[in-house]
Amino acid sequence: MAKRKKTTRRRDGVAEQLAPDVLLGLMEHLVLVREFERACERLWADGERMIGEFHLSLGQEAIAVGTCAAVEPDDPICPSIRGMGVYLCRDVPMVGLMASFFDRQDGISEGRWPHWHSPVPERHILPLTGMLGSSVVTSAGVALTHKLRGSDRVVAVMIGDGTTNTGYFHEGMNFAAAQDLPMVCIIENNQYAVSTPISEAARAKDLSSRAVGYGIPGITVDGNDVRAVYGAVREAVVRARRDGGPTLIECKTYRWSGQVLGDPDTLRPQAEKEAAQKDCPVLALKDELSRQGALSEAGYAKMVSDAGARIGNAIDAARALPALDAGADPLRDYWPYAESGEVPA
Ligand SMILES: Cc1ncc(C[n+]2csc(CCOP(=O)(O)OP(=O)(O)O)c2C)c(N)n1
Ligand SMILES: [Mg+2]
Repeated sequence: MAKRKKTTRRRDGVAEQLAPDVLLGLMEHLVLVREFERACERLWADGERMIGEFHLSLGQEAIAVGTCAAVEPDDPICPSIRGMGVYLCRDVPMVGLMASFFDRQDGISEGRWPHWHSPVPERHILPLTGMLGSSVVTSAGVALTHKLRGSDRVVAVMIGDGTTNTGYFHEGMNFAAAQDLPMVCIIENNQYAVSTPISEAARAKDLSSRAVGYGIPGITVDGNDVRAVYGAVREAVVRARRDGGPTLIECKTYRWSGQVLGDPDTLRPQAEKEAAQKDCPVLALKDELSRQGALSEAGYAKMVSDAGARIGNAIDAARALPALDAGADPLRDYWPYAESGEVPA
């Protein structure tokens, strides 16, 4: 990686980002993530064979959309397990996403990773591991690399509320704080880890209060308000880029669907789930834009239908791809073992 001097080309302010045209861009992304995941739900319901578990982010879309808008496109980002919004906001070709679900060639995961863990280097998307919380440690490592190389990049790492109870989270945050690393940790507090409420798994009312223990700034925002998410992440990114160290941001939200696609989700109270759906991040911004006179009903309907058409085309194109020949890949990647006849432990 080439050494890059710190520059002033980065956007510094927050206000200019919230001009109506920027908000319309956020709106388009919110709609895209919502429609994409709804399409996945329909595919699943129709019996389509989709590979792996798919952790939907329905109801939480504003967090990925606000975060992606607040960082620069070449700032490394490590999505959470509900990270499809990051892939979509970073313009990862949709056919590559769908090809992964359908186990076709040209998928982003190439059969090696569950799709929601896949790194996409050309889009600066870091890999997630199956060990939740370890991404805070690996992201701190990436941030350290950038700091030592004098680049001006800031690393964003996104995790769930339950993940803040892991040892990895503590190690990663403490190290990032102690080293003043350019890292922003965004907690998607959807209130549950599978079926365990965070209120039963931690005494802290606001998870951002954990920042105190690391000696860094912490803030809790409404995770269903894309502008609030954007503002908090933007401020943290600006600070980190000026060598101000890491920030912990908690975005409060609620998971609308089950833990994974296909989960009947019988363990959370029905009334609670229904109440949460009244606080919709997509409709919140739509209403705001309509109040500002920046988005009409017809304009919104066109956004939805344009997103649907793009998604439909990607599904068709992915279905037309040849099936993935994953069988050859392990031998290609582990050829030294294959040649020697040794099997890696
Ligand atoms: C270290 C570790 N423990 C347990 C699991 C199993 N697991 C997968 S998802 C999940 C729930 C995580 O909850 P949270 O961090 O709140 O994220 P959410 O699923 O709510 O987005 C668990 C326990 C895991 N992958 N890694
Ligand atoms: Mg959670």
